[in-house]
Amino acid sequence: MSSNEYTPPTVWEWDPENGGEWAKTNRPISGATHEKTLPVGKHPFQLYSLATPNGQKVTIMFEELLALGFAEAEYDAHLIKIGDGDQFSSGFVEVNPNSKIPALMDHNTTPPTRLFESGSILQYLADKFGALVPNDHAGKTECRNWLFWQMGSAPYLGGGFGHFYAYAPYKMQYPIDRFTMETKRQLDVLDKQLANNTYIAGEEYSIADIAIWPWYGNLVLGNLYNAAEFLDVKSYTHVLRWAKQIEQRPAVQRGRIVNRTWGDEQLAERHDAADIDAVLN
Ligand SMILES: N[C@@H](CCC(=O)N[C@@H](CS)C(=O)NCC(=O)O)C(=O)O
Repeated sequence: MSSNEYTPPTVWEWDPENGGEWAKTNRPISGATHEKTLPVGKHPFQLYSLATPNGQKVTIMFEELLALGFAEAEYDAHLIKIGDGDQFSSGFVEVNPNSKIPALMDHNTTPPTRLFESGSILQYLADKFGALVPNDHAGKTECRNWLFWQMGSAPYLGGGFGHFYAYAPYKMQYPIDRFTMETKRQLDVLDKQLANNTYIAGEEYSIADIAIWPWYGNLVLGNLYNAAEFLDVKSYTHVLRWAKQIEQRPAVQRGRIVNRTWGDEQLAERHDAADIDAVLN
């Protein structure tokens, strides 16, 4: 089976009309498209995000820290509508030159510290509060292995499988086969790891779980791309066990709805714990 409908030209040229539903966000150039400053709320941590899996990692992390009793982890979560191009404002680009959520400012430091890349944000917060990473050398290293595994692997799931299975303007078997294969291989990697470990990096819940659950946990629970049946997720019994276990955590229930503007439980912005309580209770 082959299709040769498209022959690449000698030099590729941008056709802004050819980005389908995502024409506004898929661009071959970086940088700001418009001047706009970001809002700043009352807490030292200012998060600019959306409740996609990459966004959920950070809001779950903040809620876990608050649940552990770190009152200094209070944060304002501002909504960045990536479908509308908010990530290309001059203010956002100053925090993240890569124009992707999540982006965070820590105003506890002088000057304030900018943070982008969800893995970097999780590591920074874990270091700052001395929490959610094992203390011993072996545990810490294994946790970091899986954190980096997630950062390298999830683009194949999101940008690869999710894009071609759920979002591309028409279905193409070649990329769907290619990225389904990779996604199932990754699920198998996780399944084998979780067969002998309660959590991803061992017996301790850590930022490795917080990074991986929003992608692979949501996927097997049927919350992502509506692809649970297609991927036969019920065969990954250990991943399912872990995903359900993590889903029960109060901080996960709270963090996953922050900056969410779709589905049952929506919370566009979070400025206080009470904002979440009002939606969940
Ligand atoms: N590696 C980045 C990926 C972030 C990312 O891809 N964010 C997406 C939403 S999940 C985004 O902001 N997309 C907007 C765009 O590409 O313009 C991270 O982990 O923080």
